[in-house]
Amino acid sequence: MADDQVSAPVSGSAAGAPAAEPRVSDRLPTRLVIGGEQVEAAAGSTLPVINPATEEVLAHVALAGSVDIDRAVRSAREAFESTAWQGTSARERGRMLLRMADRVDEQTGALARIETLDNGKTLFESAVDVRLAAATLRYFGGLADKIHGDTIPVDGAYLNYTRREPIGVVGAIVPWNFPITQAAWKVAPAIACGNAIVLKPSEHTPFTALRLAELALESGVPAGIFNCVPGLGSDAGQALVRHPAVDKIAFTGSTRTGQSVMRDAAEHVTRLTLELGGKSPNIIFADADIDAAVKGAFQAIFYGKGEVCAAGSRLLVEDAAYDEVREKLLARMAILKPADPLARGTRMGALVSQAQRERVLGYIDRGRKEGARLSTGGDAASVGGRGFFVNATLFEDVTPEMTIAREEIFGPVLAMMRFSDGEAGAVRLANDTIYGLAAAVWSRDIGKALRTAHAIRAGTVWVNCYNAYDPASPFGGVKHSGFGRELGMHAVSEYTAVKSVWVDLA
Ligand code: TXE
Repeated sequence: MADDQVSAPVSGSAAGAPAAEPRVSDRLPTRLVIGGEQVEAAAGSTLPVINPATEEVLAHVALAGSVDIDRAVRSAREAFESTAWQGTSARERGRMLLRMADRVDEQTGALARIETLDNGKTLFESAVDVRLAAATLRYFGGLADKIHGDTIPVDGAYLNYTRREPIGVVGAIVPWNFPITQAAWKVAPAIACGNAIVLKPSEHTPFTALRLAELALESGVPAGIFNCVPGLGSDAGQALVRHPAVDKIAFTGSTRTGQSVMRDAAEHVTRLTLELGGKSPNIIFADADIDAAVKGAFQAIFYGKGEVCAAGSRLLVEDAAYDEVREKLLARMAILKPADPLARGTRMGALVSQAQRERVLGYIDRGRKEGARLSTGGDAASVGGRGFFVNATLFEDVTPEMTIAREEIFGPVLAMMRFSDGEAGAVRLANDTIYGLAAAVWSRDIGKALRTAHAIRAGTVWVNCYNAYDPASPFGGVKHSGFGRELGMHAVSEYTAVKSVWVDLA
């Protein structure tokens, strides 16, 4: 990887070299996957899915409505309750996931290319996503037969033990920024724990999720256990959350939509995990390795065009290092130009949609009007006269009350602020947000770095690194960034119900 390649350092088997050569033809799956069948939507509705880098229609995908959601949930329920599934051992479920992982790995190049066409991120970034999806399937494949309850030493002549039972039907709703990875983060633990799943991908990026559902069938996951139903959030998404036969909703998306999902889930007291937005602070102390910190800060916001829930969108720099950080950051940004995401060497692709580009440009406009200083970028770009690109943007003189310091922009826009009163000042600024998804600290003083990491209210804190992920490490937020944890052993608690069994020994 080139030194200035915009990339996420991902640990484990998700890391690696760029994707294999793109294939000449792409088979884009366009039908819903319900009960093991590929079907059109009941109402015959379809939605054009746009390539954001060219503005061309890639395909028309079947658009699920409430009737299709009901069908998918019933199918999942039936498959879950079947004696065949109830009799499937944990080890066999694990083997299904391991086979899925192998198939995803085998098709990394093709899946990455589909993701890039659909989302606009670079082929390199898509390949990282696909590898992380495969690593997640493999992790939970290995975990499936290691999930168990406890024996508890209670008072009296009793044997008391717990069982970790599947919850039932899981409704999973995922956004458009990491389509295959987010799908895998939910599908893998759901199946490992013995649940059935109805996955609703974003209407903007349905293809790799649909392909994953097909690969599941090819890997021996029984029909109905993994259904995939692209549809609009306000229609299919809401119908899934409100469905009385859904036992748990696993949602990733914006905080505003998460709040609405939470209200809807209340009706049937449906279990819920929410992974929502962020405005993650990235703190550089003056004693940091400044070159490493600047490279990290650059990747933290520009990786994935900034459409990353954990993006380091607030850069907090200690006074004494401010000028050096600024100069080195601007030098990196000067060579970062949006380009064709399918071309090798491209370091920043297109935003996912026209609406998202408008939203990002709207925030940039607000930043200017509220008095922040635009140091570079700030405008839309195109490649060959087309595409929803935005140039990498840096704002300075940002104050904590400005909109660009408070709201999630979800684009390549960095708000840079300075602090002068050491750890206390850094922590005060860092925690001055409704969000609490992620953060990072850069310092050579490990005591200071760890004290700061512990004082920040966030679900993940990176020290002298950024954007490290591994299927074994939990991910999720606090405050308005949501609750519940994905990945790792923690996911087992989210996808199982604990039953306490008492046996009278007297
Ligand atoms: O997200 P939504 P949108 C933020 C980001 C972005 C903004 C808007 O700032 O600019 O949200 O993106 C489904 N019931 N993030 O509108 O609405 C929807 O179909 C049930 C940050 O695309 O949150 C999609 O599958 N489901 C975030 C998913 O929810 C509903 C990632 C996410 O869509 C629904 C995405 C409803 N009422 C956007 N309404 C992050 N931080 O990871 C929508 N959906």
